[in-house]
Amino acid sequence: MEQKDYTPMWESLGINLEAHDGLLQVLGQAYGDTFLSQGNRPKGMEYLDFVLSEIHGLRIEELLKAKQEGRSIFGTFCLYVPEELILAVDGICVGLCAGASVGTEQAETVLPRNTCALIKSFFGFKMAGLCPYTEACDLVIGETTCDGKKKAYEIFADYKPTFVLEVPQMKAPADRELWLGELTRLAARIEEVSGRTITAEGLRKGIATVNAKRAALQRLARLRKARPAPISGLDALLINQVQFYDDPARFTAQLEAICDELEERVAATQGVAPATAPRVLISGCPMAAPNWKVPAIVEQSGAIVVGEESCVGERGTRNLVAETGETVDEMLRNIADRYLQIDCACFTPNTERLDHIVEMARDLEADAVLHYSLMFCTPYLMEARAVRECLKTEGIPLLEVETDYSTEDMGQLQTRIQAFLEMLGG
Ligand code: BJ8
Repeated sequence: MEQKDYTPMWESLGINLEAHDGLLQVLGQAYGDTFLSQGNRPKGMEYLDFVLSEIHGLRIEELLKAKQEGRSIFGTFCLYVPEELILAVDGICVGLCAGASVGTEQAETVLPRNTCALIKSFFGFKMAGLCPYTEACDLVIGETTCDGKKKAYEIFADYKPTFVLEVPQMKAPADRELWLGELTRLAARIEEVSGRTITAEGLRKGIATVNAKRAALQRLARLRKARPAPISGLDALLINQVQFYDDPARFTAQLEAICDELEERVAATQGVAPATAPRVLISGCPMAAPNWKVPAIVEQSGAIVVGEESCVGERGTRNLVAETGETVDEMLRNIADRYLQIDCACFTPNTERLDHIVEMARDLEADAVLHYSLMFCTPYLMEARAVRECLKTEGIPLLEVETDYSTEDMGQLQTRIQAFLEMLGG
């Protein structure tokens, strides 16, 4: 299908057209090489192919149209920002571009060089004028998770209106109260920006919409337990990435259709890889689109990724908000409870994460865990020690990978991953 010319739209958003064209070309090529080259993909993935091909086009057009209709757009970089509150005012929540190394030079003019690739990326996208999502946003909602992000938002506020949500670092009763207070403060800001009030009815709907999306993602996760796996880890990751950009109700309907198809595959013992292929669970830092490097190497080496213990994966979808509240305050408390169950390495202690890794590895019959850390990510690199010790006790093989968004270490990663998979086979 001939793609529409979005140049006037990008121009109106102040996008750097020449650099953006280059980016789209590189992305298109990478997408073709990584995704379209896979065999036996579920038919329903055509929807995801379409979404990806239009990720800076049609979706941005939709956002701008929504803005004209009086809806507000909120950009986020973290799982702790509750989409439910945004939907309650009929707003739109989008994850902002943070998965490619673009604009690094510009980013390094304001950030230390030894900053993780994810943070450099979201600065790079903004400073190089390459993220139409950031430009379309009315407000960026940041959070005090790791120190890098926390301090980065202070600088980011010079470029874009930014609200910083304080996320506690422990889960004691006092932290819960602080967290509830912070969500109340965020709710007030969302109301102010949108010019709308969060009502019980609006919030109930927002909770139901996000729960339905997460329930569909849980269904996908369960289907990946099958042997042979009915979907590649790359395609499942892509679905988990797109959930941060797409319209939630539309995304949920499409994902349920994909799951129906996968159910048929499971019943017919059809898969995308031989039943004997080594099964790998990836655990660690989130992989924002288009960060596909490590799972692509794993799967191109003959293994299959069966799960992601990650924010772009099960850490973000494991829990639903209780649908019991009647008033806005009660629902807000339910939201606070749900979000404080997320086991990000920014928390201390964070032993739930260890339990979840083991639980997932057992449940998915993973042969090994690949621990994925971005370089300079103190929380996940430090927590790797506990993961290492825990998996050793459990007798689960582990490969630790520390990387960034560049392609420079591809050869080295390939060698290490292939050697590890061979060792598993042996
Ligand atoms: S809930 S993992 S999305 S904070 S990789 S920026 S931690 S130095 S992304 Fe995260 Fe929310 Fe936690 Fe999830 Fe810092 Fe590490 Fe960079 Fe990171």
